[in-house]
Order: sequence, then C-alpha cells, then structure tokens
Amino acid sequence: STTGSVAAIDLGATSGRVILGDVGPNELRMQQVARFPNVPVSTPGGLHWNIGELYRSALVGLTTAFRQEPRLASIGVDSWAVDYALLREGRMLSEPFHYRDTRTAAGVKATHAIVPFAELYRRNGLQFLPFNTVYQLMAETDSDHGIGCLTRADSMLLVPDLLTFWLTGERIAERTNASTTGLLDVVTGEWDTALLGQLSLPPALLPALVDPGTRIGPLLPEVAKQLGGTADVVAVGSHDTASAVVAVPMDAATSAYISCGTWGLVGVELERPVLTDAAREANFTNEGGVDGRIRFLHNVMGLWLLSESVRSWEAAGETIDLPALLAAAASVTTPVSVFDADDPRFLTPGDMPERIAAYCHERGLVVPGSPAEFVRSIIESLADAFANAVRTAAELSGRTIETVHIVGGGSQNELLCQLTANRVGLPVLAGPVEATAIGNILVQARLQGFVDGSLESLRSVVAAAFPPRRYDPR
Ligand code: LFR
Repeated sequence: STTGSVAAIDLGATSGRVILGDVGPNELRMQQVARFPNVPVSTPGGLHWNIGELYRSALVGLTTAFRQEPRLASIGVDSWAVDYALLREGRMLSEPFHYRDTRTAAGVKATHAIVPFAELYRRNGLQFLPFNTVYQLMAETDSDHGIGCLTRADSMLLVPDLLTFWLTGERIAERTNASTTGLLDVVTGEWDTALLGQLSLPPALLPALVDPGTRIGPLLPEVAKQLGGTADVVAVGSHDTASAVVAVPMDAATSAYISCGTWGLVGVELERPVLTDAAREANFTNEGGVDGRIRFLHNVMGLWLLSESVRSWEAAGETIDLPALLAAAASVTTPVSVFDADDPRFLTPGDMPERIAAYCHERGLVVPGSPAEFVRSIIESLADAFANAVRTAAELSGRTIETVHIVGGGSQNELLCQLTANRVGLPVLAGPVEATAIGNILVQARLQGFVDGSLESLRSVVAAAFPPRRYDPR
C-alpha cells in the first residue's frame, strides 16, 4: 500500500470540523483544517439544526483541505444520529428538527399504540430514546404536531446522507446510521418493510442501504469547481458513534468504551445483538457498527449537562473560564450530591443548574451552591452513570471487562477520567480526542488501500499514533 490523504467532515452536536488525514501502513497524521460551532435555532415552529450553515462551513473546510492537499483521494461525512430531512424531487421541504425538540412525545404514543415497545425492541434492538427517527416520523403524521411534509416527501435522508447528497447528487442510506432510525431489522440489517407497513409509513421514503467503506461517487462538477478540486465521496460509519468506536484503541473482547462528547455512549462491541428482556429493561441498544459489529451500549446524558450549565451561567452574565472552573471543581472538598444523570428532565435545552438543583431538592440531597460545586456534582454523577453502564454492559453481554476506554472530548477531562476509574474500579485509558474523525478517516483510507486489515489492525494503528493516557483507580 501507499500513503495518501482523505478528509473527514465530522459534525457534532456542539461543533463541527473538517480534518485531513494522511494515512499509510504505519502512519496516521491528522490535521484540523476547519472547526465551527453548531448552534441550533429555536423558532415558534420548533428546535432545528442550522443545516445550511453547517454545510457552508463544511465546504469552507473542504476548500482549505484541497488547497493543502490537491490530491485528496476521498471525503467522508459523519454526524450525530437519528435526525433527517424530508425531500421532494431533491429539494428539502423544511429544516431538519433537532432531536431535543419536544414534538416527538406524540410520535412515541402513536407508535407504541400500534407496535408495543417490547415488540419494537425485538425487531430493531434499540433502547428507548424519545427521539428515535421512527417516533419523529410518526410525530410528523400527528395532526397537532405534524407540519404535513411527510405526505409530500419522496425521500428521507439522515443528516450525513443529506450532505453526501448535496456533494454528489447520490441518495443513499448509510447502514450504521440507518440502524438508529428504528426502521432497520436488527438481525438482517435491512429496512423492516413490514414495520413500515404497520405504521403506515411510506417505504419509498427510504433510500437503498450502503455499508461503510463503499464508494458513493465523485463530487458534483459545480461543487468541485467551488472547492477547487475533486475527490470521491465514500460512505464511512456515518453515525459518529460508529466511527468513534472504530478508533477506540481497545482489545474489544476485554474492554468497555465510553465515547464521550455531548453524549456519553457506554458499552461493548459484540458480534451479535443481545435482545433479552434484561437488555430491554436496562435500556441497552444494539446499533449497527462498521464491519457488521454491534454497538451494545447505553446513552448517558454526557457533557451536555456541563455545556448546557455553562450556557446558562453565561446567559446570566457570568464569565466562565472552563479550565479554571474544572480545576475549581477538582478542588471541591465538601461532599457533593450524585444525581441520576439519565433523568429525562435533563434532555431538553434550558436552565440546567436550576433543574439539577430541583432534582436534589426533591430528594433531600445537598443542593450545589457555586458553579464549581455544580460542576463537581455533574462530573461525579456522570462518572457514576458511566460506571453503572459499564457494569450492566458486562453483565448483559457476559463479558469480563478489564479496561475502560474513554474517547472523544470527554477524554480530555482529567477529573472525569479519574472519577470514572475510581467508580468502576478499573484502569481507564483516555484518548484519542478526535476518535470520530479518525474512524471516519481510517474507513476511507482502507477503501483507498492506504492501510489494510480488520478493525483490530486499524485499532493498532490508532494506538501507535495516539497512545492513550492511563488513569488507575484510587
Ligand atoms: C452522539 C449521538 C448518539 C446518538 C445521539 C443522538 O453524538 O450520535 O450516538 O444517540 O447523538 O443522535
């Protein structure tokens, strides 16, 4: 194999980036060429993603990427899961809703009235999250909450597939992200057309499925002209968590992982789904991974609790220096309350410190006072939820876990890593920070022949290029 360059567009819920990767058999170098905030927009019609702005920022990043690397071999797109746009004749009918929009409650009720949750779980393997695509689509059909787009749409594209469509003109559904819709059969990996029929959702909406590592097509000529170069677009694990797990430098048989950004995705990688009553009751999900692996995990609320608190304090006129605040949180010596980070009340945007205080107050727990105490309480609570989810993942899968890997933005949070090690009682290996972009890049590089082999060999490339930092339990 030779060495070459590919670019990742990686959209997270709080920021997006374009990263250039140079990959060879024993080489992996990453360079961030663009980073931009992802700020959702709240209108009387609901909470939406500013998708046009995200696409524009991604194009600016790609222009820089082509300037630095005119021989860019390919581009891959990943983002958060479940959200989508409805289109008619290639035109988007409305801005994609944000999964934190509250219209979906009606969709949950409508869905479960037809297909009870236990049956849904047997078929799609997904933990209950009120915003799974199936519930959002059912909310679109609700007379009070729908806006009538569904009846006019001729296709639905998940967010990364939408960008891929704008770049190439090709309409596809990348399989790892499709697995988060609730409409994919967890055993066959194909669209569950019988389920669509039961729910009266039009099957024609759903594009053909493609696996990560498939070439989709070249950039449209007008896009290439604008970017000053051309390249193929390749399907990667377009669900950000799927790409992140590719880049966890782990021995999958004995490790649990925590992909920690806005969410904390805590689980293990399996060959086959676990669809037991116990897994369903523990709200563990079976999402489709790269190379047919299963991401058996639970969604923990994640750094959202922290970022949303910071947003509240800043809105109230305080100046927040995050590193200083984290240092102050690490020095808190008074006992702080551990709350249930998974409580659904924390899902929506709004005054987070107030909601945490209300939770503690209701249960007679000490209410945090200063921002440092709030942050300590948040991080203790996240570490506690992470530890519980690691234990549950091990029990439900029958695995013996020896090491816990933390990747993503949260791997830079020393307090979080140490407290997680303490609460799980196992060593934590932290990093890489940009696991998602690395996973995106490696799947493209493998298709291009810059690197080869199984996920295991890709992971050893990651471990060599980004040696993780170890935290022993104290
Ligand atoms: C993480 C993530 C999670 C998914 C959530 C909502 O960024 O993709 O895996 O459950 O966002 O889409």
